Amino acid sequence: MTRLPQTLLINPTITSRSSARFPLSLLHLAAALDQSGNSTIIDGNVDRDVIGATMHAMEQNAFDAVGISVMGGPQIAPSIDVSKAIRERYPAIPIIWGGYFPTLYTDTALVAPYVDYAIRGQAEESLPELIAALTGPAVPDLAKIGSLSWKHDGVVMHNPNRRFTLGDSGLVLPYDKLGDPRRYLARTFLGRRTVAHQAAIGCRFRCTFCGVAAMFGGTTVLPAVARLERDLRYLKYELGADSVQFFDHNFFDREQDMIPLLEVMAKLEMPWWCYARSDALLGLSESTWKLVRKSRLRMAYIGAESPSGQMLKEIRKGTRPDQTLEVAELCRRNGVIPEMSFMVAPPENTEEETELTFEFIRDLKRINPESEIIVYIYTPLPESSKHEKDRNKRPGMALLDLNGEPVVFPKTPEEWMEPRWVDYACHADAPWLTDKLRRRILDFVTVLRCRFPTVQDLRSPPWTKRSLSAMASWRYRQRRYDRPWELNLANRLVRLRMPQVSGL
Ligand code: B12
Repeated sequence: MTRLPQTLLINPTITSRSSARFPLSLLHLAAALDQSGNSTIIDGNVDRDVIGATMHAMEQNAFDAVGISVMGGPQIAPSIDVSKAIRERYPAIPIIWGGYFPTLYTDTALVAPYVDYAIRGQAEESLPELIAALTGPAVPDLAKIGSLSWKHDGVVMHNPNRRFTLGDSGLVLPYDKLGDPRRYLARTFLGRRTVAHQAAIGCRFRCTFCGVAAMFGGTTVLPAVARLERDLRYLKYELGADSVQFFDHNFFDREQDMIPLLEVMAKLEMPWWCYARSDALLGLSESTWKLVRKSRLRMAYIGAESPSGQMLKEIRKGTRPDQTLEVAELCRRNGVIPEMSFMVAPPENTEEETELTFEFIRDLKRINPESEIIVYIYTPLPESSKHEKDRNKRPGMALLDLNGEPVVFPKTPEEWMEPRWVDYACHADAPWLTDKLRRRILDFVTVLRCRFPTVQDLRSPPWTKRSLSAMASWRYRQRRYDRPWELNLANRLVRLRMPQVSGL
């Protein structure tokens, strides 16, 4: 009997155990691999000793390859650690990196001696093909595998991108591979047992700052209605989920295509959260909004980005600031909380743009006080990390640090581990930020989040939120954001949740 290929898939730790959600990337890959082999998943968000768990799994099983999911930011260090540990103990086992980091920084990932292959973008087809090639009897013909990057005599080869698909095996994802999948259901503001799910993939927009555009190059594929219904029914009736957080890159697509999907969700009535765009929501007809209300959409994460129409044009956002304000009002009328994210401190007009954004946020809060606000630092992607269709088409201005020197992006995974680059990847800091502006942004965010505590915080009792809000109100009213020492002190005791860190 021929032996089926065995693959070990690892999601290195990126978040706390209580914030762990289904590692969807690995579940999708496991479903694809299991059609012609076997796979095992280690989820570092639940199994905190990833290296120990990996070594244990490798002692028990003769794996043919290990696949590691790597996102830029805090997941880089544990990805390096586990890759090095595997290389040291099992030097012959191929190590494959996939996910956002190797897709955006392919050459950087492959510089590492502990990364043999990188698969760019979606890998449901490429990964099983690679595993088959590595375990087959013939000398592997790697050049044929779409979206694969590999090393040939020390030179990095990039095979052409493959098209995106949303195949349907007719089965739900192999959740049982995670042990008891119910431990991934979490209490959130949406419900007592919120589940993470991805229905569609990709995004048809090509915003220059967004990792999703770099990954999908402006393509989107919606799920078949039957598939969505089958998946949600399983999650609701088999696993007991009562609410859903959609990890779709952008949930609302063309209205006529969304109606049948919304009808399924209206039938299942599970409160939900998703990514959306202001233009798409503003374009929905009244009858579709009725369906949206029936389906119990609770919150929509909308990239507002900037109050400047000019900047929105430059980053190819495709929406306008007036639409941001309008959608805040529309959401209010429909009982949906808009979660608006902004990018402050851009490399040009850094201070001016930041102050304008603060004022714009105040306008938004006036229109819809329930709007949740997330403030990120604008950290553009390096040109080389953009999708090949967009590279060098609209090169942004040269990025300069505080000394006027060009910003040089890391060339190795180890450099991306440095705290300043982890902050860059997390949109938390940039080389052109002065201490004064960094402080000012932090102070503004402190006053804002105390004045309007997030509904996503279930930890702090309502009275503490009310007290914080009362304490912060004079500062907010009078725009006295600077050095809010009393709020910082109170916050240390209350520890309000910060969606920009613990959210998505
Ligand atoms: C869930 C999620 C998280 C989870 C972690 C998930 C995990 N690994 O356990 C949490 C909440 C912790 C998280 C954190 C962060 N995230 Co996040 N996250 C997401 C989200 C919403 C969904 C990812 C997902 O599950 N997708 C579904 C699966 C099926 O798709 P996938 O992951 O892309 O996997 C496919 C391919 O990538 C590939 N693949 C993936 N892994 C592997 C492994 C192998 C071996 C292979 C071959 C292929 C492969 O194949 C998969 C199947 O096709 C995405 C946005 C989105 N909608 O995708 C952002 C996203 C990935 N996050 C992003 C970022 C930047 C972050 C942060 C680092 C920063 C931030 N401020 O948001 C933070 C860290 C915060 C902090 N301070 O600690 C960016 C990445 C962009 C970039 N420039 O790198 C995204 C795209 C959001 C965005 N639009 O900016 N995130």
